[in-house]
Amino acid sequence: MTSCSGAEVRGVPAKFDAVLALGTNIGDRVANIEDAIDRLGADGVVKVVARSRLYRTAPWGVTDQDWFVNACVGVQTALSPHELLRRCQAVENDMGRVRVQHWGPRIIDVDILTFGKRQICEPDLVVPHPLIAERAFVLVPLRDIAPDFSIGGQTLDAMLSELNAEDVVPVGS
Ligand code: PH2
Ligand code: MG
Ligand code: MG
Repeated sequence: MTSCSGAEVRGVPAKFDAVLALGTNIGDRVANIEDAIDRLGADGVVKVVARSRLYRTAPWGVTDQDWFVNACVGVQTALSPHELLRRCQAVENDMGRVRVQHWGPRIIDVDILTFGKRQICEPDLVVPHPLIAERAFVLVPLRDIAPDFSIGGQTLDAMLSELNAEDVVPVGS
């Protein structure tokens, strides 16, 4: 079933048309994130205008897998949400992503977190991403680029106070 909260997003800087989350836990994770960001912006159709720090994060959901590196980026684009989704999937496919296990190991995952104030509830695309509030590995990077972010009236601090954010640490620290 496709669950759609309808929760309103606030506090995303107006210069972002969309916010994306990136994650990887196979191979050289830092290099994978950099590669994905480069590929997203390569032809100028999607312009990455802000990026978070990179974080080492404990696996969430399926916990018996390697740690991830996660990041968030703010982008400008004239693409529609579904066109942007196809771009994200093209980056995943071009980097060799193989879909094996739900929430399992992946060379790169690029998800749309928000797209302006749009609410999209379709089988292939739910925006805002329905699991933002449950995932410290999304909220902590998001705070770097959208510190005033809230969803459904819940601030970043309120959401993070319900989660264990100790396992989300900047790469290199
Ligand atoms: N992605 C998942 C499942 N679990 N855990 C972390 N730490 N980071 C992720 O990007 C991640 C995850 C499915 O998208
Ligand atoms: Mg994901
Ligand atoms: Mg995904």
